Amino acid sequence: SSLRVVYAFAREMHPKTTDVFIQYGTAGFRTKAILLEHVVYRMGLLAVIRSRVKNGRTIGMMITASHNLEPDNGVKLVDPDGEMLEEEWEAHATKLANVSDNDLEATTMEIIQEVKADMTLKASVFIGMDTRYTSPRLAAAAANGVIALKGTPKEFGIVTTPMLHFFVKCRNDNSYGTPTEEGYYEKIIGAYKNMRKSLPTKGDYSPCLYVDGANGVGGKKLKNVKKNFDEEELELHLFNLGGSGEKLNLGCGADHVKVTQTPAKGIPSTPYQRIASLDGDGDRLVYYYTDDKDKMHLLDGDRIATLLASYITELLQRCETTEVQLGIVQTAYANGASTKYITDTLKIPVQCVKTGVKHLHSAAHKYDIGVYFEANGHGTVLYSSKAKNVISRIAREGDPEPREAAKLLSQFIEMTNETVGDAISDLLLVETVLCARGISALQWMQLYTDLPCRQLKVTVADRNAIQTTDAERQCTSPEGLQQRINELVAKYPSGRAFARPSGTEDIVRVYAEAESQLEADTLAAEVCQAVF
Ligand code: NG1
Ligand code: ZN
Repeated sequence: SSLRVVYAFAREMHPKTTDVFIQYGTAGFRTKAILLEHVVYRMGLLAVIRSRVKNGRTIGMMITASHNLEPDNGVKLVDPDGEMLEEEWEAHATKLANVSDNDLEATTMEIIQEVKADMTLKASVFIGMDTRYTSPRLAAAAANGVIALKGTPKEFGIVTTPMLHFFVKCRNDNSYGTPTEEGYYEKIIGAYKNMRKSLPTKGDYSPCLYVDGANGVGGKKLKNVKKNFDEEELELHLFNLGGSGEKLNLGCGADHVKVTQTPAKGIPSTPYQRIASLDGDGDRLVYYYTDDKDKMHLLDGDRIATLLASYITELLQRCETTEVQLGIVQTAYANGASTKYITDTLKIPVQCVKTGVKHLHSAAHKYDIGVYFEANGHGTVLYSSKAKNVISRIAREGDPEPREAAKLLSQFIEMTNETVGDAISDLLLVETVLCARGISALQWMQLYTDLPCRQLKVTVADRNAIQTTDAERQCTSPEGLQQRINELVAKYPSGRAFARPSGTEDIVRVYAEAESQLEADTLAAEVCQAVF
């Protein structure tokens, strides 16, 4: 059969050269790029099967290892609504990635039968990649996989992860936008420019923003964004754009800034200047500034979530509607001070879920408007169709005051990439709110005070020996570990700590917060000892 030819081709072109087991985790497959070619080819096969199960709707494939260093790469699949691959299919992906070349044919057939794919249907797969030098080769393997099962690949070249999610969503639902890079800019930048017409620069807000592009795709794309603005609208100064000798994510980028709590290299030091730091594939965003003593102050994902949620709440109040309820979703890594601020000051419902965007995304869907962010800066806002309908009705028919607020909110929705966290979209949302409030980075920081915190990694023999419950905040195994952590935490006022196995690396992550940095550092180190 023609399929037989396909598998012979696979063996020759994209052979499996390693026996190391690989798992589809929170961020898809992610490992050393040299171990990935057969995996990506096989994901091309799976994407075609997935597209057929979804009646020929388009599926996405993104080649990236996000904030990891240059030698790594990865692949993840995007579902038709622009969301992460359905959890049940992760097992199919893992199975297909690990079978021998000899068993590839039989396993593919098994999966086709199990998911009841009609292989006579058309299939469409959108492929994007980040700036890694190993990405073009992997993107080609992906396309070969798609073609092998007679699907139609469309390659977008170098794009941010959230752009690819956006293209997939638009291709399957043209009311969302146009599935091209131009269509993406038009929607998001258009909304920003429109909003700024009714929100002139005021107070202590300055439209001057420094950006750390992590030497990746996000910064490069911001060059295109920048062209659309005059300096009154947004004055972008772009750094770490991946010029020669500048290494992806090395000493810069959102993950570096968040985890090491130190500034990105390559950026002029200007006290109190707002700096936005993106990650390597443009789906995470954190802000920071350094003060006149060169001390860094981080404005992380929790900070962004609270800023956006409080502004949306204000606009809803001005819309004079009680029909639309807003909620915030966080993970265990959210700073305790942010959760307290949300509950006590903003008085917004807040929920804690397991680490991993898919968990936050689905929890956020349960609110009329759901704001979700991981502390590391990955997040977005989801608006239900009910919320959109109510808001557009008020924008059309409301009294003058509510109508104005509803129009602003409609633009805010338009500016949001609802498919997944998007550094470019989030950056424009944050700038809009800072401008609307007339506040500087310092004033934004003064809204609440973070508890000092520390995040560490421990390497152990078997990270899955640690099992957790309560959104990963409590360990259920090994026996005695949670009790030990409780004893350690009890020594520190406002102390909190937890340990959980990483979903993306072969390590255990430990997090601790306390009243002083020294205490947070000590508690984190003590919990590491307990885990080890
Ligand atoms: P793991 O390795 O499971 O902690 C990390 C991030 C997640 C998420 C995924 C996917 C932290 C503590 N963890 O997961 O939030 O972003 O990577 O990229 O930041
Ligand atoms: Zn990323």
